[in-house]
Amino acid sequence: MALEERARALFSGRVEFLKSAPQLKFLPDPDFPEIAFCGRSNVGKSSLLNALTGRKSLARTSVTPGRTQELNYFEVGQPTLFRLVDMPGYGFAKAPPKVVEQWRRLVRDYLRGRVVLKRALLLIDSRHGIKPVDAEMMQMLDEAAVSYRVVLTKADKIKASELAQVVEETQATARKHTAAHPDVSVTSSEKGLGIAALRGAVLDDAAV
Ligand SMILES: Nc1nc2c(ncn2[C@@H]2O[C@H](COP(=O)(O)OP(=O)(O)OP(=O)(O)O)[C@@H](O)[C@H]2O)c(=O)[nH]1
Ligand SMILES: [Mg+2]
Repeated sequence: MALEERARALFSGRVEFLKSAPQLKFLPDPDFPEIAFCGRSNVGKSSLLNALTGRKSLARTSVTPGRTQELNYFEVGQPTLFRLVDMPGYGFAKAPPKVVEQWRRLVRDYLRGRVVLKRALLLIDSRHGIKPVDAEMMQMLDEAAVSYRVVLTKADKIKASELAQVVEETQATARKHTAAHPDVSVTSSEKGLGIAALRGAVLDDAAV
């Protein structure tokens, strides 16, 4: 079966919330490959998870930035083939320094120590492009030697000409980062743009 078709079948089958881990000691045993979704608060991580799996509310989407504060685990496949991890968002303005520090530690330790982590998806809002906080995250991923894909979100929110520009800029930046995949994915969870291709990429990354 073609990759995208297989991916679609898999993602429309069993996808189940497994657990939330507020600290590393609550992570599940590393029994399956993991794909992690990271990005600024409000960038659309939970929405992308919902779009990929064709569910409306598998992952909680929020109007309040910074809602997802734990690593949220979802299992895909019957029996389980791999896991998706919705990471807590960063960069929200009103976070107290203590919360930011906890976030940094949790994410850094997870990225460094998780052998089953096959790929991270770093989500970037198409309207904003790569901001300093995102550059910091890219550096963290580079340092942890976690290979990642840059995924532009909310592509439906800007004009085609602006989108082309941001894709080009983002691609150029990605290509300067050792751990980044050279090609940037363009998505809209709202309109379904780029979702089928990304499902295939995730399957490929999980090597299942
Ligand atoms: N127009 C449009 N809106 C989107 C898209 N993806 C997400 N949104 C909206 O953006 C807001 C934030 O989306 P979430 O998926 O909750 O973002 P998140 O990254 O999970 O946020 P945190 O969990 O707080 O870090 C919501 O109001 C979504 O409806 C998209 O592709 N297009
Ligand atoms: Mg979320």
